[in-house]
Amino acid sequence: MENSKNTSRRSFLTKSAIAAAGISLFKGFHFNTARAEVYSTPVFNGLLPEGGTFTLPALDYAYTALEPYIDARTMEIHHTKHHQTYVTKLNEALDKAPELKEKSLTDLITNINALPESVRQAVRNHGGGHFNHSMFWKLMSPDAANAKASDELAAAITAKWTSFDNFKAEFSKTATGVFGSGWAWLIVDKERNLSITTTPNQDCPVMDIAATRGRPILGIDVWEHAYYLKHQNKRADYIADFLNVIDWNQVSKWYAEK
Ligand code: MN3
Repeated sequence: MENSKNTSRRSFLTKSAIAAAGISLFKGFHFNTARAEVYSTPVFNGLLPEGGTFTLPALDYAYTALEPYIDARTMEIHHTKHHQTYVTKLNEALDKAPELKEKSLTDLITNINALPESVRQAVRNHGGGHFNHSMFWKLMSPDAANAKASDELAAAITAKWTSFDNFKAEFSKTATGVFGSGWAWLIVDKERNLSITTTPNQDCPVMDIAATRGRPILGIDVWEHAYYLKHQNKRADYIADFLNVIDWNQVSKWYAEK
């Protein structure tokens, strides 16, 4: 008697779950906004579509400004061609899913699994590309030599890697070892732990599909388009040059966000 009651209750619950799933499927997707907020930062919240269209953000410095470490030609092509293409293709994808058009970039890419399958891969590739590059331009600066990590960030890095130099060595080694195209990152998780991680292609640690999730505060693009004109096949040389243009003031600001 008791058993059959339980069974019928279970059956009711199962049917309710199916019904709920049906409603959710009917709506197509639902967004986990609580999770998106955790990974939001002011710079990324600024990446809102205007009238449903994302635009290429301007750089805060000239293409020549990061010479001799990152050459002007690479900067110009990287920004006006590569990044622009991610923006254009993201907009093209969203044209096919108008219901997504008012979503912020953070909302879109922290909920890849919730996207309609017809646009999921395109938003992953091009939304990720737009997000990653928008961050990349911000974390480099011609004034890098005068920038320094906050006491709080320096202490966290030293606690984890014993010294700043060790951190740089570990980050460089990880970036050098990325197979093919991708990114190496310094991320902070919800418990404020730092770690170095990588993502393939244009995936980003904020994505729900990332193997290791967290909020990136530093990242390096190791696609060949980021360095081939100047450094050719010598990725390690590019990474060594990149270390000279990191804006640790900006990285510290991102780290300070809770
Ligand atoms: Mn790139």
